Amino acid sequence: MTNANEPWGNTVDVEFEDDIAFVFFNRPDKKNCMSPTLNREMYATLHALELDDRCKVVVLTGRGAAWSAGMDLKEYFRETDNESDNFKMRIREEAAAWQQVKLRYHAKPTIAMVNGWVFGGGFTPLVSCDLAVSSDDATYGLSEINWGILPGGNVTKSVADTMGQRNALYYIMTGETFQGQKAAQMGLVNESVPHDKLKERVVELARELMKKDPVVLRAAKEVFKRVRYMDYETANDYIYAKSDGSLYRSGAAFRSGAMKAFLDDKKLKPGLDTYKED
Ligand code: ACO
Ligand code: V55
Repeated sequence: MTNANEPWGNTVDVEFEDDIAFVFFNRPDKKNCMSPTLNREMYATLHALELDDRCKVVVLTGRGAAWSAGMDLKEYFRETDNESDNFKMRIREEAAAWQQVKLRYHAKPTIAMVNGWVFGGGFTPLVSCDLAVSSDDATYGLSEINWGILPGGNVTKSVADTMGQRNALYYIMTGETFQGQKAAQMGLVNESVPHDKLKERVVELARELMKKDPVVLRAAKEVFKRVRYMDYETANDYIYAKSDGSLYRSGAAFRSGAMKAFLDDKKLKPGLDTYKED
Protein backbone atom coordinates (compact mmCIF):
# COMPACT_ATOMS: atom_id res chain seq x y z
CA MET A 1 0.00 0.00 0.00
CA THR A 2 1.44 3.31 -1.08
CA ASN A 3 -0.06 6.77 -1.03
CA ALA A 4 1.33 10.28 -1.10
CA ASN A 5 1.41 10.61 2.70
CA GLU A 6 2.71 7.10 3.36
CA PRO A 7 5.02 6.35 0.44
CA TRP A 8 7.17 3.72 2.14
CA GLY A 9 6.26 0.82 -0.13
CA ASN A 10 7.64 -2.70 0.35
CA THR A 11 11.32 -2.18 1.13
CA VAL A 12 10.78 0.44 3.84
CA ASP A 13 8.34 0.42 6.72
CA VAL A 14 7.43 2.99 9.36
CA GLU A 15 5.95 2.59 12.83
CA PHE A 16 4.86 5.60 14.86
CA GLU A 17 5.20 5.39 18.62
CA ASP A 18 5.11 8.28 21.09
CA ASP A 19 6.06 10.94 18.51
CA ILE A 20 8.93 8.84 17.17
CA ALA A 21 8.95 7.46 13.62
CA PHE A 22 10.79 4.15 13.56
CA VAL A 23 11.92 3.80 9.95
CA PHE A 24 12.84 0.24 9.04
CA PHE A 25 15.07 -1.10 6.32
CA ASN A 26 12.51 -3.78 5.44
CA ARG A 27 14.21 -6.50 3.42
CA PRO A 28 15.01 -8.90 6.29
CA ASP A 29 15.38 -11.89 3.95
CA LYS A 30 18.12 -9.94 2.11
CA LYS A 31 19.75 -8.57 5.27
CA ASN A 32 18.30 -5.16 4.37
CA CYS A 33 20.77 -4.55 1.57
CA MET A 34 20.00 -1.44 -0.46
CA SER A 35 18.53 -1.89 -3.94
CA PRO A 36 17.63 0.97 -6.30
CA THR A 37 14.00 0.48 -5.25
CA LEU A 38 14.87 0.75 -1.56
CA ASN A 39 16.86 3.91 -2.24
CA ARG A 40 13.88 5.55 -3.93
CA GLU A 41 11.42 4.41 -1.25
CA MET A 42 13.74 5.60 1.53
CA TYR A 43 14.00 9.05 -0.05
CA ALA A 44 10.21 9.33 -0.41
CA THR A 45 9.69 8.14 3.18
CA LEU A 46 12.18 10.54 4.77
CA HIS A 47 10.86 13.40 2.65
CA ALA A 48 7.27 12.73 3.79
CA LEU A 49 8.28 12.45 7.47
CA GLU A 50 9.62 16.01 7.42
CA LEU A 51 6.01 17.23 7.20
CA ASP A 52 4.40 14.47 9.29
CA ASP A 53 3.37 15.65 12.77
CA ARG A 54 3.41 12.08 14.08
CA CYS A 55 7.19 12.26 13.76
CA LYS A 56 9.28 14.47 16.05
CA VAL A 57 12.37 12.24 15.87
CA VAL A 58 13.40 9.73 13.19
CA VAL A 59 14.93 6.44 14.32
CA LEU A 60 16.51 4.46 11.47
CA THR A 61 16.71 0.74 12.14
CA GLY A 62 16.41 -2.65 10.45
CA ARG A 63 13.96 -5.53 10.50
CA GLY A 64 15.47 -8.89 11.41
CA ALA A 65 19.15 -9.64 11.92
CA ALA A 66 20.58 -6.69 9.99
CA TRP A 67 20.70 -2.92 10.16
CA SER A 68 21.86 -2.95 6.55
CA ALA A 69 24.30 -5.28 4.77
CA GLY A 70 25.28 -2.46 2.39
CA MET A 71 24.47 -2.05 -1.27
CA ASP A 72 22.63 -4.89 -3.03
CA LEU A 73 25.35 -6.67 -5.00
CA LYS A 74 22.74 -8.10 -7.35
CA GLU A 75 20.26 -5.28 -7.97
CA TYR A 76 22.51 -2.25 -7.37
CA PHE A 77 25.76 -3.52 -8.93
CA ARG A 78 25.57 -6.62 -11.16
CA GLU A 79 22.18 -5.93 -12.73
CA THR A 80 23.16 -2.37 -13.62
CA ASP A 81 26.67 -3.22 -14.94
CA ASN A 82 25.44 -3.44 -18.54
CA GLU A 83 23.14 -0.42 -18.42
CA SER A 84 24.12 2.91 -19.96
CA ASP A 85 26.49 5.24 -18.18
CA ASN A 86 23.66 7.70 -17.54
CA PHE A 87 21.53 4.94 -16.05
CA LYS A 88 24.34 3.89 -13.70
CA MET A 89 24.91 7.49 -12.67
CA ARG A 90 21.19 7.90 -11.95
CA ILE A 91 21.27 4.82 -9.69
CA ARG A 92 24.19 6.30 -7.74
CA GLU A 93 22.50 9.68 -7.52
CA GLU A 94 19.37 8.11 -6.02
CA ALA A 95 21.46 6.40 -3.33
CA ALA A 96 23.30 9.62 -2.50
CA ALA A 97 20.07 11.64 -2.50
CA TRP A 98 18.70 9.93 0.57
CA GLN A 99 21.93 8.77 2.26
CA GLN A 100 23.98 11.93 1.90
CA VAL A 101 21.46 14.75 1.55
CA LYS A 102 17.90 14.01 2.73
CA LEU A 103 18.97 12.02 5.80
CA ARG A 104 22.07 14.06 6.59
CA TYR A 105 20.14 17.34 6.68
CA HIS A 106 16.77 15.94 7.76
CA ALA A 107 14.36 18.43 9.31
CA LYS A 108 13.91 16.20 12.36
CA PRO A 109 16.64 14.84 14.65
CA THR A 110 17.77 11.40 13.47
CA ILE A 111 19.09 8.46 15.50
CA ALA A 112 20.56 5.28 14.04
CA MET A 113 19.43 2.32 16.16
CA VAL A 114 21.94 -0.30 15.05
CA ASN A 115 20.37 -3.68 15.67
CA GLY A 116 22.65 -5.96 13.60
CA TRP A 117 24.88 -6.26 10.50
CA VAL A 118 26.31 -3.06 8.98
CA PHE A 119 28.47 -3.48 5.88
CA GLY A 120 29.99 -1.18 3.30
CA GLY A 121 27.37 1.17 1.91
CA GLY A 122 25.53 0.95 5.26
CA PHE A 123 28.16 3.20 6.83
CA THR A 124 27.01 6.21 4.82
CA PRO A 125 23.44 6.44 6.19
CA LEU A 126 24.83 5.46 9.62
CA VAL A 127 27.16 8.46 9.69
CA SER A 128 24.47 10.71 8.18
CA CYS A 129 22.26 10.12 11.23
CA ASP A 130 22.83 12.80 13.88
CA LEU A 131 23.32 10.24 16.65
CA ALA A 132 23.85 6.50 16.73
CA VAL A 133 23.30 3.85 19.38
CA SER A 134 24.50 0.32 18.72
CA SER A 135 23.64 -3.06 20.08
CA ASP A 136 26.72 -4.74 21.57
CA ASP A 137 25.85 -7.64 19.25
CA ALA A 138 25.93 -5.59 16.04
CA THR A 139 28.70 -6.53 13.60
CA TYR A 140 30.28 -3.95 11.32
CA GLY A 141 32.61 -4.35 8.36
CA LEU A 142 34.10 -2.35 5.52
CA SER A 143 33.84 -5.45 3.36
CA GLU A 144 34.43 -3.75 0.02
CA ILE A 145 38.06 -4.82 -0.14
CA ASN A 146 36.93 -8.43 0.41
CA TRP A 147 35.13 -8.42 -2.92
CA GLY A 148 37.37 -6.19 -4.96
CA ILE A 149 36.28 -2.58 -4.68
CA LEU A 150 37.30 0.34 -2.48
CA PRO A 151 34.69 1.93 -0.21
CA GLY A 152 32.69 4.25 -2.48
CA GLY A 153 29.33 5.92 -2.09
CA ASN A 154 31.14 8.25 0.31
CA VAL A 155 31.78 5.42 2.77
CA THR A 156 35.45 6.43 2.82
CA LYS A 157 34.52 10.03 3.65
CA SER A 158 32.04 8.89 6.30
CA VAL A 159 34.62 6.79 8.15
CA ALA A 160 37.27 9.51 7.79
CA ASP A 161 34.85 11.80 9.64
CA THR A 162 34.11 9.37 12.48
CA MET A 163 36.79 6.70 12.97
CA GLY A 164 40.20 8.36 12.89
CA GLN A 165 42.95 7.58 10.40
CA ARG A 166 44.46 4.51 12.06
CA ASN A 167 41.12 2.80 12.61
CA ALA A 168 39.66 3.81 9.25
CA LEU A 169 42.63 2.56 7.25
CA TYR A 170 42.85 -0.63 9.31
CA TYR A 171 39.27 -1.61 8.54
CA ILE A 172 39.31 -0.27 4.95
CA MET A 173 42.43 -2.34 4.18
CA THR A 174 41.72 -5.55 6.13
CA GLY A 175 37.95 -5.80 5.74
CA GLU A 176 37.89 -7.27 9.27
CA THR A 177 34.67 -7.02 11.25
CA PHE A 178 34.19 -5.32 14.62
CA GLN A 179 31.37 -5.16 17.19
CA GLY A 180 29.29 -2.46 18.84
CA GLN A 181 31.60 -1.69 21.76
CA LYS A 182 34.53 -1.13 19.39
CA ALA A 183 32.33 1.09 17.21
CA ALA A 184 31.57 3.21 20.27
CA GLN A 185 35.20 3.34 21.38
CA MET A 186 36.23 4.63 17.94
CA GLY A 187 33.44 7.22 17.78
CA LEU A 188 31.54 5.65 14.89
CA VAL A 189 28.50 5.50 17.20
CA ASN A 190 27.74 7.43 20.39
CA GLU A 191 27.39 4.36 22.55
CA SER A 192 26.77 0.64 22.51
CA VAL A 193 24.38 -1.11 24.86
CA PRO A 194 23.21 -4.68 25.49
CA HIS A 195 20.75 -5.71 22.79
CA ASP A 196 17.78 -5.84 25.17
CA LYS A 197 18.41 -2.22 26.23
CA LEU A 198 18.78 -0.80 22.72
CA LYS A 199 15.29 0.53 22.11
CA GLU A 200 14.88 1.83 25.66
CA ARG A 201 18.08 3.90 25.37
CA VAL A 202 17.12 5.24 21.93
CA VAL A 203 13.67 6.29 23.15
CA GLU A 204 15.25 8.02 26.16
CA LEU A 205 17.56 9.94 23.85
CA ALA A 206 14.69 10.85 21.51
CA ARG A 207 12.70 12.20 24.49
CA GLU A 208 15.61 14.47 25.41
CA LEU A 209 15.77 15.88 21.88
CA MET A 210 12.01 16.53 21.85
CA LYS A 211 12.40 19.05 24.70
CA LYS A 212 14.46 21.46 22.61
CA ASP A 213 13.29 24.28 20.35
CA PRO A 214 12.90 22.25 17.11
CA VAL A 215 13.82 25.07 14.74
CA VAL A 216 17.01 25.87 16.65
CA LEU A 217 17.82 22.17 16.98
CA ARG A 218 17.52 21.72 13.21
CA ALA A 219 19.81 24.70 12.63
CA ALA A 220 22.31 23.45 15.24
CA LYS A 221 22.88 20.14 13.49
CA GLU A 222 23.07 21.68 10.04
CA VAL A 223 25.57 24.25 11.27
CA PHE A 224 27.78 21.53 12.73
CA LYS A 225 27.72 19.43 9.57
CA ARG A 226 28.65 22.39 7.38
CA VAL A 227 31.17 24.35 9.47
CA ARG A 228 33.68 21.52 9.70
CA TYR A 229 34.51 22.17 6.05
CA MET A 230 34.80 25.97 6.44
CA ASP A 231 37.67 28.23 7.41
CA TYR A 232 37.47 29.95 10.81
CA GLU A 233 36.16 33.35 9.74
CA THR A 234 33.59 32.02 7.29
CA ALA A 235 32.40 29.59 9.97
CA ASN A 236 31.97 32.35 12.56
CA ASP A 237 29.93 34.42 10.14
CA TYR A 238 27.83 31.46 8.96
CA ILE A 239 27.11 30.38 12.54
CA TYR A 240 25.79 33.86 13.45
CA ALA A 241 23.73 33.97 10.26
CA LYS A 242 22.14 30.58 11.01
CA SER A 243 21.69 31.44 14.68
CA ASP A 244 19.92 34.72 13.93
CA GLY A 245 17.89 33.09 11.16
CA SER A 246 16.73 30.21 13.33
CA LEU A 247 15.57 32.52 16.13
CA TYR A 248 13.62 34.57 13.61
CA ARG A 249 11.98 31.42 12.24
CA SER A 250 11.18 29.93 15.66
CA GLY A 251 9.91 33.18 17.14
CA ALA A 252 12.57 33.09 19.89
CA ALA A 253 9.98 32.54 22.66
CA PHE A 254 11.96 29.56 23.92
CA ARG A 255 15.12 31.66 24.23
CA SER A 256 13.52 34.64 25.95
CA GLY A 257 11.39 32.42 28.22
CA ALA A 258 14.47 30.49 29.27
CA MET A 259 16.40 33.69 30.04
CA LYS A 260 13.50 34.92 32.18
CA ALA A 261 13.26 31.58 34.01
CA PHE A 262 16.98 31.73 34.78
CA LEU A 263 17.70 35.43 35.28
CA ASP A 264 14.42 36.73 36.81
CA ASP A 265 12.38 33.84 38.24
CA LYS A 266 15.44 31.78 39.24
CA LYS A 267 13.60 28.55 38.52
CA LEU A 268 15.84 27.15 35.78
CA LYS A 269 19.51 26.22 35.70
CA PRO A 270 20.07 25.91 31.94
CA GLY A 271 23.42 24.29 32.62
CA LEU A 272 21.54 21.38 34.18
CA ASP A 273 18.08 21.30 32.59
CA THR A 274 16.18 22.18 29.44
CA TYR A 275 13.73 25.06 29.59
CA LYS A 276 10.07 24.06 29.37
CA GLU A 277 7.45 26.55 28.23
CA ASP A 278 4.46 26.68 30.58
N1 ACO B 1 23.74 -7.81 -1.60
C1 ACO B 1 22.93 -8.73 -2.12
N2 ACO B 1 22.39 -9.73 -1.42
C2 ACO B 1 22.69 -9.79 -0.11
C3 ACO B 1 23.55 -8.87 0.50
C4 ACO B 1 24.08 -7.84 -0.30
N3 ACO B 1 24.88 -6.88 0.21
N4 ACO B 1 23.68 -9.21 1.80
C5 ACO B 1 22.93 -10.31 1.98
N5 ACO B 1 22.32 -10.66 0.84
C6 ACO B 1 21.40 -11.78 0.60
C7 ACO B 1 22.12 -13.11 0.39
O1 ACO B 1 22.57 -13.21 -0.93
C8 ACO B 1 21.01 -14.08 0.72
O2 ACO B 1 20.12 -14.14 -0.38
P1 ACO B 1 19.35 -15.51 -0.75
O3 ACO B 1 18.59 -15.90 0.47
O4 ACO B 1 18.50 -15.11 -1.89
O5 ACO B 1 20.44 -16.48 -1.08
C9 ACO B 1 20.28 -13.39 1.85
O6 ACO B 1 20.61 -12.00 1.76
C10 ACO B 1 20.68 -13.86 3.22
O7 ACO B 1 22.09 -13.73 3.35
P2 ACO B 1 23.04 -14.92 3.84
O8 ACO B 1 24.38 -14.64 3.28
O9 ACO B 1 22.42 -16.24 3.54
O10 ACO B 1 22.96 -14.67 5.41
P3 ACO B 1 24.08 -15.00 6.53
O11 ACO B 1 23.39 -14.77 7.84
O12 ACO B 1 24.70 -16.33 6.29
O13 ACO B 1 25.22 -13.88 6.32
C11 ACO B 1 26.00 -11.62 5.94
C12 ACO B 1 24.92 -12.54 6.56
C13 ACO B 1 27.32 -11.82 6.71
C14 ACO B 1 25.50 -10.20 6.09
C15 ACO B 1 26.21 -12.02 4.46
O14 ACO B 1 24.94 -12.02 3.81
C16 ACO B 1 27.10 -11.07 3.71
O15 ACO B 1 28.31 -11.19 3.77
N6 ACO B 1 26.50 -10.11 2.97
C17 ACO B 1 27.25 -9.18 2.17
C18 ACO B 1 27.85 -8.08 3.03
C19 ACO B 1 28.61 -7.12 2.14
O16 ACO B 1 29.76 -7.35 1.84
N7 ACO B 1 27.92 -6.08 1.64
C20 ACO B 1 28.42 -5.18 0.65
C21 ACO B 1 29.27 -4.13 1.27
S1 ACO B 1 30.09 -3.15 0.05
C22 ACO B 1 28.94 -2.05 -0.47
O17 ACO B 1 27.92 -1.88 0.13
C23 ACO B 1 29.24 -1.18 -1.64
C1 V55 C 1 29.50 1.84 -2.28
C2 V55 C 1 30.13 1.85 -3.49
C3 V55 C 1 29.51 2.46 -4.56
C4 V55 C 1 28.27 3.03 -4.40
C5 V55 C 1 27.64 3.02 -3.19
O1 V55 C 1 31.33 0.89 -1.20
C6 V55 C 1 28.26 2.41 -2.12
C7 V55 C 1 30.15 1.20 -1.14
C8 V55 C 1 31.29 1.91 -5.97
O2 V55 C 1 30.04 2.52 -5.79
O3 V55 C 1 27.68 3.61 -5.48
